[in-house]
Amino acid sequence: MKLIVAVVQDKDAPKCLGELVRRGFRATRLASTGGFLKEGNTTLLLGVDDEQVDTVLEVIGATCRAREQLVTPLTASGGAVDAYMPYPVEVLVGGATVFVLEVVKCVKT
Ligand code: 2BA
Repeated sequence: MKLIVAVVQDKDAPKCLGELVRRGFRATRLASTGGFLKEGNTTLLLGVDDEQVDTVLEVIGATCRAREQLVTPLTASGGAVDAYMPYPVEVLVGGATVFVLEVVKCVKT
């Protein structure tokens, strides 16, 4: 068994989760926050059989897309890098960041 942890954009979460549940997967949706942008995103947890991992990855790939987002770089202290010219830069966010972990045991009581 594997635990799939997928960080997806909020905009993609309903479609992604909907398709996964429609296909019979069990999932948990967590509200999360990205460390870099400090904006909300969604973390999906799915416990699946080994042979289902590829299907889940396909669904995530088909429903989560990359988007460019403007962000103003901040210094470690939280201030703008250059107070006079805080140029926004574009970062490419998503489609999804996915971790696949081995599950030692899954217990339901
Ligand atoms: P954030 O940490 O808010 O990152 C949003 C986007 O900012 C990232 O998109 C990436 O394009 C950029 N970014 C992040 N850290 C950066 C850095 N140190 N320097 C330059 N650009 C940086 P994604 O890579 O698609 O990540 C989207 C979200 O997925 C992240 O939101 C974070 O919540 C999660 N994530 C990504 N990689 C992760 C990892 N290795 N471990 C845990 N969470 C991760």
